[in-house]
Amino acid sequence: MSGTKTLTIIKPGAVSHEHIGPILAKINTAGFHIAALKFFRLTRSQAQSFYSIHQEKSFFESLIDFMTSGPVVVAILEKEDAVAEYRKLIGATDPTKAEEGTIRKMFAESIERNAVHGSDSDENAEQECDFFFARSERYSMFEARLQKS
Ligand code: 3AN
Repeated sequence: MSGTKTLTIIKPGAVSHEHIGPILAKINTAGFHIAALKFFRLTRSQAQSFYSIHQEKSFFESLIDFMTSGPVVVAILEKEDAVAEYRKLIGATDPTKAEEGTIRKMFAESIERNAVHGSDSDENAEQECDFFFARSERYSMFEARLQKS
């Protein structure tokens, strides 16, 4: 069965343009539960390790500059099939290719300043959630339901 959580980062461009509220509203409206949420300031070495898969790419240094240029908002989102469902909601990496109504179509400024990150696999989602949040900082709907039943 596919996983029930994913990690999102609302990137510095969207934070500085006051898009946090509208993006979180879209996330809720699409049926995601926000299981953890906070502001975070990535250090250069944290950003480099987060995007290490892109370290040979021409845009790597610029991406690290951007991701460390201001605070981000990180959140754990829960839903059945969370990784795929959230990637559908955010749209393509390049906002010019993103579908109407997707978060990137609405809020991205460019392929680099593309408003939000979404985990790309269940395994990465687990690692990314553990990187940003302690267990005591989470309120999981799925775990709460299990405890009630
Ligand atoms: P996604 O965020 O959709 O999973 P990735 O993992 O391919 O996409 O890229 C990670 C981040 O790197 C993107 N969110 C974007 O900010 C940046 N990026 C990807 N491709 C480019 C590119 N061609 N030029 C500039 N920045 C890029």
